[in-house]
Amino acid sequence: MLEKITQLKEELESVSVSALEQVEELRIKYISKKGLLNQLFADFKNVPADQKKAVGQAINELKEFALQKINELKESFENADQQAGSDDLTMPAEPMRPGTRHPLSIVRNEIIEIFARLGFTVAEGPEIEDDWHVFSALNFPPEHPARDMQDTFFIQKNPDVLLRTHTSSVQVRVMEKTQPPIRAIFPGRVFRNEAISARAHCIFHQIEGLYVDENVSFADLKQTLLYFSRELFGEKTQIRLRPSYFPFTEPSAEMDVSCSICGGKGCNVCKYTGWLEILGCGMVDPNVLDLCGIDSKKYTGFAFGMGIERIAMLKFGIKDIRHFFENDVRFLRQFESAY
Ligand code: 2NL
Repeated sequence: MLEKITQLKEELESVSVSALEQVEELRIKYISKKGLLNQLFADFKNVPADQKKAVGQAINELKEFALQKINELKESFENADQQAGSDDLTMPAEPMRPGTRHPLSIVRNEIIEIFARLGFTVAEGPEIEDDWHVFSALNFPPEHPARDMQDTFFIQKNPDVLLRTHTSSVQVRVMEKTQPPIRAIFPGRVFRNEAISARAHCIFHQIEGLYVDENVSFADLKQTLLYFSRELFGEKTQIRLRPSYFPFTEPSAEMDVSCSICGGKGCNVCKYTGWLEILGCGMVDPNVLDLCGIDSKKYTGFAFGMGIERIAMLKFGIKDIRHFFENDVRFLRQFESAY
């Protein structure tokens, strides 16, 4: 019996196969239910008692060896299958698919570049703010509804630690530490305690602008915004200003651009008015200049603010603001060639 086992092992050691089917044949011959190994185990009961130990050990070793050998042969075929064809080193590589710029970044960068051509620099500041920089220095009266918990996110129930609701807080910081001329824009993320819908989100992005110097006039504001609108939406774009109200500007206005989809004729995007509202603006209230350490008798200024999401939605025809925050690559990849 021992001789037979040794013989089987030698046979297995020297076996050579050229196809996966032959490995399967080996498996059936050695380790299937009716295979040689199970026959050996069946014959084992006829082995004389004094040989049982040595024969038992030999059969177990043969079994281990057979299992291992057959697995190795099988794997070598599977790997060869996978490698077939890929060892041609002259084959071109799989193309890389780089990430794409977020649509909000594309629009923000475009706006920054337009204002850079007019000499505006970029300033940034903290998202977590205090009451002074978000409200008080901007002429918000103590009982103004924007200060309410309903609209503003306060942190740790401390009324003096809050998330900024507009980037004007950065303008306050710049005015506090710089004397005019000041000519800058302020992009950033802002937070409002609002119900999320297709049109509103509690986190969104703004760009505000500020120009303070001697003799800055409403005419300067109008011409700056006309130039900006034509650069962003095309040279045929018209603008119109409607009177409005903000605590921090006087006078204040809202600006519409002629609808870039229908050219002003009326369509469902502009709700058949021919106009799209894109920003708010005005002359900086003299109170705000004084509160920020700038002499309102010597200097005047204009300011404006717009939501980046709204402009991106108009530019790209995006119907739901929530797309910007879901980071679904099927959405994001559509802007690959937009910049
Ligand atoms: C809007 C309107 C506006 C400003 C923002 C501003 C900032 C300072 C002083 C005066 Cl520090 N004004 N910013 C002015 C008018 C309008 O934003 O609808 N934004 C989305």
